[in-house]
Amino acid sequence: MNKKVLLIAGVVIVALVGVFIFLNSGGTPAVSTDPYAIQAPPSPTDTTITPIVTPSSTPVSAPTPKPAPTPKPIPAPVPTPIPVPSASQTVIVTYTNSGFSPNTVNIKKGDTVKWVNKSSDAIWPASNPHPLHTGYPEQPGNCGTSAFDACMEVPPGASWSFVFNQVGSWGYHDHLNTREEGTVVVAAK
Ligand SMILES: [Cu+2]
Repeated sequence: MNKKVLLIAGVVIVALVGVFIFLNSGGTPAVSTDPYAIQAPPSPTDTTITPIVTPSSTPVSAPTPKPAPTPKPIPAPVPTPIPVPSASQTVIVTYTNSGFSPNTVNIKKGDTVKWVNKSSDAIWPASNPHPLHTGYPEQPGNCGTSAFDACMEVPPGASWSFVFNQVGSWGYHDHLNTREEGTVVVAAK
């Protein structure tokens, strides 16, 4: 019985040794532990190069600063021109032995005509028509006619003035010498 066991053990040992030898003799390539052994370069398919995706560096442009809005210039209030009535004027009409000069005068409403007698005779300026003197609209005047009537003799060297407030063309004459006539044209302001 002991011999049998020993025999089996010996067979097993021999088998193990055989397997060992077989393995060491090239059955399966042993992994070399030699540090100087040339290692086969890794197959290029082994390494999968994952490209490093760098984030596209789109240059983020700094936001351009918005220009500060220029304040709208506030226009200075334009003062509404108040129509100032122009000062009334006085126009001189001289009367000589040749008559009224200038024969026609152009004035504005509110202006004054001053007849200056530079003749040797008295004069009497009055609105047409002679002898009523009612042509000028302002009535009645000082002597029952229109206001445009001297209503008296104006001696040499003297004068008579009248303010025209009626727009229009007003003919007049020398009531004492009806051949001498003139016209006053009154325009609106
Ligand atoms: Cu008259």
